[in-house]
Amino acid sequence: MSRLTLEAKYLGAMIGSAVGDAIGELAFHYPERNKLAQVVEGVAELRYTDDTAMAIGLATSLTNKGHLDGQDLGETFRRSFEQEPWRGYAAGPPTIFTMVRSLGIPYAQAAQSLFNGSGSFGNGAAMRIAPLGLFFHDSLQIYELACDSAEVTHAHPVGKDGAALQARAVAQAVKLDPQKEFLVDFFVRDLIDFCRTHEIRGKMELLEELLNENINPPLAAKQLGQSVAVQESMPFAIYSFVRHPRSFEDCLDCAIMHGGDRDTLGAMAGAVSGAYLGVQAIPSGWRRKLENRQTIEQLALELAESTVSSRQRAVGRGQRAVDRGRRSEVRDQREEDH
Ligand code: F2R
Ligand code: MG
Repeated sequence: MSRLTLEAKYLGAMIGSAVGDAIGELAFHYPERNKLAQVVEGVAELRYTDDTAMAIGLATSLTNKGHLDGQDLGETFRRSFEQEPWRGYAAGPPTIFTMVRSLGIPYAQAAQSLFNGSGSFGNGAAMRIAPLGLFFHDSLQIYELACDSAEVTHAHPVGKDGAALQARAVAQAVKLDPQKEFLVDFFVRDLIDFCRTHEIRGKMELLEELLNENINPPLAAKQLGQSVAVQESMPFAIYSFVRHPRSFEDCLDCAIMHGGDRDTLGAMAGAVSGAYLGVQAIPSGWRRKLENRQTIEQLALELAESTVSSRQRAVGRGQRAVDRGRRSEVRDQREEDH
């Protein structure tokens, strides 16, 4: 994949997620399609919610550290929340931030204590995961890394599994070429094989059935669910993407116009669609009006840059290993000759 394409795809995922979040949030107030389009056209700024605030936090921590550091991630999330508590957070993350501050315990421990010790299966870990899906798109450890990023706030296995699956969807979308045919069956099957809880797998298998039977979006939304529970919204976001892989706008329309957790459905579907199609597929008027666009773009470019340099380091390490191997072969040969 060319460098330019990687950047366009990273920008697509980060901007696509933020735009999806912002327009999805407006759809709560303007649930009628024509009215929503008028409002989106008329507003001066597309304002995002906690989904994007946390995605920015994850991207910031990854680019600052160069790897995933759970404690740094938690601190980055906490600082961002304390600066902008009005972004529309559900109760879980702020409760964790307060516990960490007052009790001095690690984030993962505080997160585990929620919901009587079962941890959260809200969609909060999945809604923010696009930067990790990008940064680790060719890592074999993407499942574990996604879980490590989730457990800062979402300790429930379903909350982690949902986040890992969304990361995988973004990662696979980055690797696919939108100029080629989109193989929906392969994309969905890969995700089914990737997930590890029966709650998420059950929903993804249902998604596959709904696609095979060509079930329409309103019915699919009803059957898959669209709530704040990750197993009830992430699969419908994926459904929206695979129903409309060629159009960012149609994908977003599908994700946010059927009720439920609209901003987060928009953020998750927008991330995958943007990662697949690249940033040019997002209407320029939406991009221009996105709140804090320059920061989000900068982070996307830094993530792309770090990915490229870590790849180069890996290639360098591989080359050095090959060179070492060659040197020792030469040594062995010399010893045999003497
Ligand atoms: N839902 C909102 N915002 C509404 C908050 C309004 C706010 N007061 C305001 O207007 O300012 N949006 C955001 O919440 C979703 C992500 O939520 P997250 O981060 O996963 O939160 P939480 O609290 O961990 O879980 C959300 C709900 O899921 C249910 N739940 C989770 N785990 C559960 C468990 N183990 N057992 C039972 N229920 C569980 C609960 O109902 C939680 O409240 C996104 O939409 C984001 O934009
Ligand atoms: Mg939100």
